[in-house]
Amino acid sequence: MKTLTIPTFLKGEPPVLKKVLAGIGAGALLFGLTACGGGDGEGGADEGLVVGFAQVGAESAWRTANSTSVQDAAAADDRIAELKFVDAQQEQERQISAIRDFITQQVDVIVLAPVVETGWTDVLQEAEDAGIPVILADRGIEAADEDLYTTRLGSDFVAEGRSAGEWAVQTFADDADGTKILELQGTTGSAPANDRNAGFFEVLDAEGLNYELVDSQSGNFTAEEGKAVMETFITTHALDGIDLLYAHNDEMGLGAIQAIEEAGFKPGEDIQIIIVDGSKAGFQAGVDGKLNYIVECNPVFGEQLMDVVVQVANGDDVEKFTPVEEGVFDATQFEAELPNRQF
Ligand code: GZL
Repeated sequence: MKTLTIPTFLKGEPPVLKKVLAGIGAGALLFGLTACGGGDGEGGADEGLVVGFAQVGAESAWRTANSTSVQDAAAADDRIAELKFVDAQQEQERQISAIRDFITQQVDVIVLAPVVETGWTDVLQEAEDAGIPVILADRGIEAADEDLYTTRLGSDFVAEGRSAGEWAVQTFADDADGTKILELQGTTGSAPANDRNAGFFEVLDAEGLNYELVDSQSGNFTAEEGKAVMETFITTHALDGIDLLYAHNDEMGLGAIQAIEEAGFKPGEDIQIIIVDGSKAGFQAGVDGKLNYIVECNPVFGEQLMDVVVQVANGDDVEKFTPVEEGVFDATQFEAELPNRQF
């Protein structure tokens, strides 16, 4: 896919328009030639769009499924000439460096799954100055920078937290001596960790549940760190007094289940467990009676993302946020749903 040198006076125009006009040359522009969209009219110049994708990492089944969904969708979409994929290993500096490389390579659209909410202002301003639109996939960034990206496609993490909270209120409403809760938070500073926490406790407080948050620490969305934090919880607190573990993703919940079993307790019985994502392994643990509620977080949105990429490249109006479809599942539903899980 050839990369055109874009005249500075075209900076900020939709990538497809920039390419066509740059290809025709400034002279044609002086004669008022209006060119709209690429050669195929399907949202890309004949050669298709070049997209740079700065992915968080490969920390969970959710993330791996999300990367596969996006890569497969790009490969199958003839409007996309190339997807430049970078796995940032959960490090923001690697994502920032990848974005700068994408700018140098003059990609048409940048897709970013921001590992944390803050620290993006400078590099997103550089993308804007280069006339390259940015789409957030999955996680969000702080509101102060919301003008530096075009749109976000992903989950409503606050809604996910509220769903978890509603089940907790229904389950423990009659717990006279109060519900003791442990929380395994996702990556510190990430939108899903911040918002799943906010939504959960917003509901518990609004519904007047009598609860105590005994401890809350980050397991960084990984099984290893989730297990290690749970082991610390177990040595620090009398686990037999704990009613509920709220884990912000499957991996941390499954790691915690291992630690709970190794300590001689029965996960799902001695301590009830909520997880968020809905992986095959998570549902299997539910079928095995080792956890009690699953809030789905859907990673399979690659095709939807490609449509958004083309719309943005064409300069079409798009909503600032497009939520992906997600559900919730209790113990009566785990067995029937397990065969449907895609990751
Ligand atoms: C949520 C996503 C989270 C998942 C985790 O959209 O960002 O990151 O819940 C993943 O499994 O690590």
